[in-house]
Amino acid sequence: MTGPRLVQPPREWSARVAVLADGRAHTYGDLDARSRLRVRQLLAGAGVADLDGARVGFLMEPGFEYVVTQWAIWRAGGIAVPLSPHHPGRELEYVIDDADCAALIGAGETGRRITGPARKRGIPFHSVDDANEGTERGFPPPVSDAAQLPRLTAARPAMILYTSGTTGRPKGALTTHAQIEAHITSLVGAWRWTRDDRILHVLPLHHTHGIVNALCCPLYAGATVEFTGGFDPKATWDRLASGDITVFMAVPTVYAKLLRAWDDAGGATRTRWSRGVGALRLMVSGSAALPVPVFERWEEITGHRLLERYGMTEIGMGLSNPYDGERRAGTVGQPLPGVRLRLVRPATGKVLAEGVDAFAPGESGEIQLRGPMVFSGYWRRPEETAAAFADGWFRTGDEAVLEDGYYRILGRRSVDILKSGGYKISAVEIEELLRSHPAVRDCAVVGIPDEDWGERVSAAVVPEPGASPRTSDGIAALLDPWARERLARYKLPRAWRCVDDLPRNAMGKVQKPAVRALFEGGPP
Ligand code: MCA
Ligand code: AMP
Repeated sequence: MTGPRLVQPPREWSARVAVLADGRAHTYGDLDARSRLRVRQLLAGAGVADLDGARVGFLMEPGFEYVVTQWAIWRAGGIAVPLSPHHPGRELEYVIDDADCAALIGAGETGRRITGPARKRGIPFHSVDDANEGTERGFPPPVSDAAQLPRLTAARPAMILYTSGTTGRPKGALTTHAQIEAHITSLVGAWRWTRDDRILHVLPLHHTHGIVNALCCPLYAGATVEFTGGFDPKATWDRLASGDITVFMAVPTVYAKLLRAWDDAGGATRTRWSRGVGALRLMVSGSAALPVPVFERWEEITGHRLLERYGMTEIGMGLSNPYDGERRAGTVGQPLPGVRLRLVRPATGKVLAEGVDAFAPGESGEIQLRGPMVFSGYWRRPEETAAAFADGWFRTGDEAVLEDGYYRILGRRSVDILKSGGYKISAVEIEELLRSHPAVRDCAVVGIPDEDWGERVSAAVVPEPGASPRTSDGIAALLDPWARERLARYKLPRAWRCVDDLPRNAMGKVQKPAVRALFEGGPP
């Protein structure tokens, strides 16, 4: 075997459809051949026979080219660093520099956004426009023989995904092929993926949920991935109800938006959507807490009990409600195959439970996990990596309790980590950016609970003395467009308050609960 099993599809799958995108079907054979072509392009561009762990950043919309590129980077021995089309230049360049990318790949208009950064850094940029399929002129023929591909071992590093922390800018989480494969095989077994499945893929492709759960798992099983080109509630309902789709995975915000679209639809459409969706094999929710009313309403209109699971960039998937047994609203089920879990009371370090039987009922603690899917560490951050583990257990920072055999997440221990639309967001990162604006003396960012988004990013701002504007609306009008150019849109504050000072305790520390209270009464 010259690579991880995922990128070595059995020959008998050659004619099966791997990816459907933009109305075109691409087989496993196409994926295999086209990624070999790109391997050659990458190796020739670098003048080496093996990328040997070099980081390759790639930017393109979800679709076939994304998968081809991911496979090619892996087969060429590189580390894949997916870049997000939702990110403005500042965030893209941060990732390119932090990962120390040796080459960049882009497709279409979206991909061309990184030609400038490539030029500035003197690294190659490969354009792989879908329109040029099969005509990547100027490059040698595809790598046709397994012997020509670099020899990959499972322990080789494979991917860096950027995740927000409590300390400012995002950190790169590094996983190996073995870790990704452990994540995949655990889910393929637990959720019964087969080659007869077809998933409707609506998630972004710079995070674990969209990449491993919704893309790598189906391709590992020989199934088909249908890309929609982004999430649109009505189009999603139509495709889900078409009878073609068997699996769907999304964040709670997507289910909330689908429910709203159903409520807005006419009677005949509702009936068609509900009936059609009822035929799916599996619908999964994760990345943030699924509100119980959403779980219940979804069952009421589709007959589906959503399968809620819990995961994290650093660990892949940790817990899941059962595929066959009872799926319990408001809980994340039990540890997945291969995952060991313990709850630890933070103050004392006392281990409350490892495994369901040993648990002390009603006591909550931090979830700590170990298993073959847990990541290798934060890219070039040995101290933060060491701090993330306790005796080999990964400290998730999430608090949970075991109730009647099911784990329930109580929340995160840090007030500086928010979840909005399923995205993890660092309050500190946004605060640091806002403080760099000349009209801002100080600020505090908090998450305000929101039915649809989970939390809504909200910023209290103290203007510089003498600076204008000095009203909440004025601050919003000044800072929103400025922040939009610098932050991914899902990190943008959606509510602003102008204040004379931030609420602080006797030690001078900002009191985030009091900052939250500034927003909770509605608009100023
Ligand atoms: C957008 N809007 C918002 C937010 N984002 N309002 C409040 N809070 C937000 N976070 C509003 C703005 O008014 C915006 O307009 C308008 O919605 C449309 O924005 P858009 O981005 O187009 O919305 P969307 O396309 O409908 O996006 C919603 C989404 C998206 C599909 C739920 O957020 C999404 O794809 N989330 C998935 C994230 C994910 O995959 N996380 C997994 C991380 P304007 O901007 O013009 O004002 S991995 C993970 O967590 C672990 C491993 C795990 O367990 O899975
Ligand atoms: P990320 O760093 O983007 O991978 O986000 C991981 C975090 O999402 C976890 O640490 C949890 O706080 C949260 N999360 C994921 N799934 C769930 C869930 N089902 N319920 C509650 N929180 C979740």
